[in-house]
Amino acid sequence: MAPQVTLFSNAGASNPAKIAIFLEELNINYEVIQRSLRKGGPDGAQSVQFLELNPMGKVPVIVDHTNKGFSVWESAVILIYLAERFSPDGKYSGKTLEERAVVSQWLLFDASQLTPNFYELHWYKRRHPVKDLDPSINEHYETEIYDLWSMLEHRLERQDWMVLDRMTIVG
Ligand SMILES: N[C@@H](CCC(=O)N[C@@H](CS)C(=O)NCC(=O)O)C(=O)O
Repeated sequence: MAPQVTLFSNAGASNPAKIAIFLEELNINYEVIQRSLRKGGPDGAQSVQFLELNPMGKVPVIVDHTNKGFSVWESAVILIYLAERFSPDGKYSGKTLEERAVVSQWLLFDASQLTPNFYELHWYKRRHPVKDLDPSINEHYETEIYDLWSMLEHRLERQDWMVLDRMTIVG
């Protein structure tokens, strides 16, 4: 059976994993195509062909073969698109205006606060350690992440899911 969706990914990258988990939850028939990050050439995320799909040259990107090959990038937006396209009852993205608002709230919280702070710490501590870096830089990100995780921990002590009474695109 031909795949309904193509997911452009990279093994070990976190953002495409979010999409694969949700495709599994939706029980969609999908294929995964790996792209080498920051590289040109036929398999690279910086190839001319891939930049046509995502001018940022990043993964994830999906192509929806059930919708004239429509493609979209940015993991939060991909999650919204997949939820609305393949589960239009709003189970995962919110059934009412209020549910949709709180789902979007936590999705944007992740995209604008949680992931960027993690990324900066990961960058300075693991990917690109700077000799004699002012320790206050890593301390700043560690404190931010500690506060964010504490808030999430406290929240998930009191409820099963991040938002609503069921799994959503936020978790
Ligand atoms: N905000 C984007 C971030 C995408 C992103 O940074 N993807 C990483 C892999 S997790 C990537 O492709 N990095 C390659 C690069 O920065 O050139 C999203 O959520 O989809």
